[in-house]
Amino acid sequence: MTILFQSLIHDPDLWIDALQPALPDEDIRPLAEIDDKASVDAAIVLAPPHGLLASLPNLKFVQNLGAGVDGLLKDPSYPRHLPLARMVDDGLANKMAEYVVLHVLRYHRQVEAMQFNQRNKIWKWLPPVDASERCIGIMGMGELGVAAAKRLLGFSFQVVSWSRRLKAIDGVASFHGADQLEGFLRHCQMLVCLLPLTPETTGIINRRTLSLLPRGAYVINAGRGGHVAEHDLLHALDNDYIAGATLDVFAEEPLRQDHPFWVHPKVTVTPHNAADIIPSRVVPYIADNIRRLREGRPLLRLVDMKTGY
Ligand code: NDP
Ligand code: OXD
Repeated sequence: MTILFQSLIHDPDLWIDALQPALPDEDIRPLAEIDDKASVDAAIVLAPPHGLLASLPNLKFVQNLGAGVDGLLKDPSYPRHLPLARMVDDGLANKMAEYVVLHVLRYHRQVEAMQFNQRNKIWKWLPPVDASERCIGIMGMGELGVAAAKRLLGFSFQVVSWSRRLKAIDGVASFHGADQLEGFLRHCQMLVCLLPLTPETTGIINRRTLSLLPRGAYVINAGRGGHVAEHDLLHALDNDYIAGATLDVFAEEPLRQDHPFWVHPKVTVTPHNAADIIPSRVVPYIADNIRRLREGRPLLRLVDMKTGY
């Protein structure tokens, strides 16, 4: 089979060198080396240009190099009838859990206040709050949300979660469905968003939902920028209702130079690097799916096109 490798951020030489030995019978090529688009059977992609996948008439399978597939599905020409697998990987989940723990602890231990005090040579004793007195809410209790929740429980935080379906995770109070969103939000002294971006979740962090958080709550968004109604978040920060926000993902990436998030004193911007994959960890999964495709066996980690994640 001929397999196209095309990624916005991953080095094709490095990845093809890692993939080829695991799939010795396949011919894996970057786009520049595909002479005949009709020869492509499968595509391993991250954020390919719109229209590219639709232009491959014999494509049978798409392997996304990210966990979120919203970018692919927003291409109006995306071939939705084909099986689409997404990235599910412990390494990715570990990195996301680190990101969540890093920023939860930063807020929990008042790091910014102490840095301000140091810059101003102020010796002020800030009492450390017991983790068991803080409630962290995770929206999106999938591969990444569960990994983050488990790490937070290890620090003795209270953890609540919100997902589409009820979850049974020891130590985590599970809320589910639109009806229970309000009850969930009322608990969250820190709200962590790890949802996929779908029509149901677009703009879910907005004026109304922010107002349901306790005053002084923090927001950490590593899902997608489209989850946040940016003006509403800025308004809540400027009104001192929300104490701070850490944002890894943005509606428009890279974040444009004149965007207010860059300079807002209560906003931490990170460049969509909360988590990523490395070839040594995920090549075995990708190769397994390609072999399954060749042998007509069921493919793994497939996206449900009805829900969009
Ligand atoms: P999963 O598909 O494993 O989990 C998604 C979770 O969201 C599930 O718990 C699901 O509920 C819940 N959910 C989906 N729709 C709704 C809804 N309408 N209402 C309530 N809950 C909902 O995804 P992952 O954990 O693997 O990844 C989550 C997202 O993280 C990705 O889609 C991507 O956007 C983002 N991401 C960001 C990265 C970064 O570097 N910033 C890196 C990787 C991913 P249920 O379990 O009931 O189905
Ligand atoms: C992903 C991402 O979806 O990196 O994996 O955002």
